[in-house]
Amino acid sequence: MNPAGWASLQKAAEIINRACRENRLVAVWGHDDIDGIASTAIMLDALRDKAKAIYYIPPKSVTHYGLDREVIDQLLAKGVSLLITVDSGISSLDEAEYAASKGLELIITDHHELPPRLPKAVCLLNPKIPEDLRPSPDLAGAGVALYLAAAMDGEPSEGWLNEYPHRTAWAALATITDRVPMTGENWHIARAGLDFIENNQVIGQLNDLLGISSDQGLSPRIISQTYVGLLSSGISQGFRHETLELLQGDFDHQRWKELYSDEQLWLNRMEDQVAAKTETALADPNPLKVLADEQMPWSLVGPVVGGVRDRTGHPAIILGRKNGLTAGECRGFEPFDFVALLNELKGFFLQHGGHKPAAGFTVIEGREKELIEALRKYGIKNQNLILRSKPSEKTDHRLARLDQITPILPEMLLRAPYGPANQPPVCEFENLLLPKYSQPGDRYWLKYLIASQKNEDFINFKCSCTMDVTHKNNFYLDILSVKANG
Ligand SMILES: [Mn+2]
Repeated sequence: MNPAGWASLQKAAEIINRACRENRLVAVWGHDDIDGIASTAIMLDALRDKAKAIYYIPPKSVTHYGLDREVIDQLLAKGVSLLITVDSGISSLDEAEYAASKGLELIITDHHELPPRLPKAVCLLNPKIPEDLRPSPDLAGAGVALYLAAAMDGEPSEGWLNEYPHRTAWAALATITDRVPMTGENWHIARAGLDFIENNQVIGQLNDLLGISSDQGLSPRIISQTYVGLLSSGISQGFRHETLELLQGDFDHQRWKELYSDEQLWLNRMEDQVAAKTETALADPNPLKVLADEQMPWSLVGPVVGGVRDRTGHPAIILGRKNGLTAGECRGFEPFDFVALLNELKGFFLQHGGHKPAAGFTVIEGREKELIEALRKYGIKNQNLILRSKPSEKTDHRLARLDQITPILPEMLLRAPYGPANQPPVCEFENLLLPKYSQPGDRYWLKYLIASQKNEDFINFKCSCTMDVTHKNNFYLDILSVKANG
């Protein structure tokens, strides 16, 4: 956990601290998703009392990921002499060269998959670059920023994650949102951060709006279904500065309330779209589900393709229109690897990037039809790998009745918080008393179920469920399947 052993981290911290001492203007280059904005908040916080700092977060309408020459020129005109990217930049080879040619010092911090050739920068900080004593390669962008912020303070103490609770809270939120493996350093960041998120006045203020009671406590699952939806829909509607301000403490209640009601409408639209696209995908025998919809609002494409992936159990791609160009979002299950797919078909793309299970691209104009053909061929060629790539469906505990759950709970607490690569237990009950109209997707508070077992309105089900636990030790059952007994 100690940041001290990661050589590139120490180098980046030294360069930043020197620029601060020399009183130079520093700019942070973010990315417009929750991870990118949390990373920006962390870097700005680390620079706060040390340097004059400004930031730039590219709007979604910018047609490519990473750095951009025109904006580099604007930053230079403002007098910026050190640029630090967060959660982005690892694929910006030409732009990095351009920055160097203009005398702009560039530190790239990112966590995305490494491109075949790395950009030239005074320092490259990406945990996927093999390096002695670096932390987990699976850190989120904000995890990288959190390490860098700590290193700027010199040798960190043992309990450095607790030193700046707001930074750890932001990094935890991003770690959960980016769906990176909930293991190693990510697990520690999330575990410490869950406490801090709730105590963070700012994020805590959203609880009223989202209907989260303060004694309930938080889990990654609860966060994903509440904060993440609201903040993501805010960002996708262009509220990236407002989201950063919200994290920093400037909460405009009215604005977020309006966004929240918009989001509810948006969720309904998304549901309809997921249902329609799932139907189309299931009718197509190709194991790689390739869907095109020029009419779909770009902000819906990512969430809808995720829904199609979950409902069909197949990797899926939706091509839509983004700022006058055809662009696509991809979601799958490992070991199927979208980064490999995009690299193999890179001749079709203006830009592409992302992770094995989640990636995106923009298409060279006029090559859309050919690309769709190539994707379909890729699906058939990789059929065996695709069919092996599924979420696991194993049952961890087979139980006769609810009271048999007690011995499982202490270990559940130890392993929480849960997330990718650290899944919560799946339990199958022979006999479980539940409210009559229970269905998949329902969530029950364990204490409530225990107290209600004699309730006359409850009936006996054979039931499979996954479990969840909050940082305040509240347990939940999330119903996967139910079948009434007898
Ligand atoms: Mn990220």
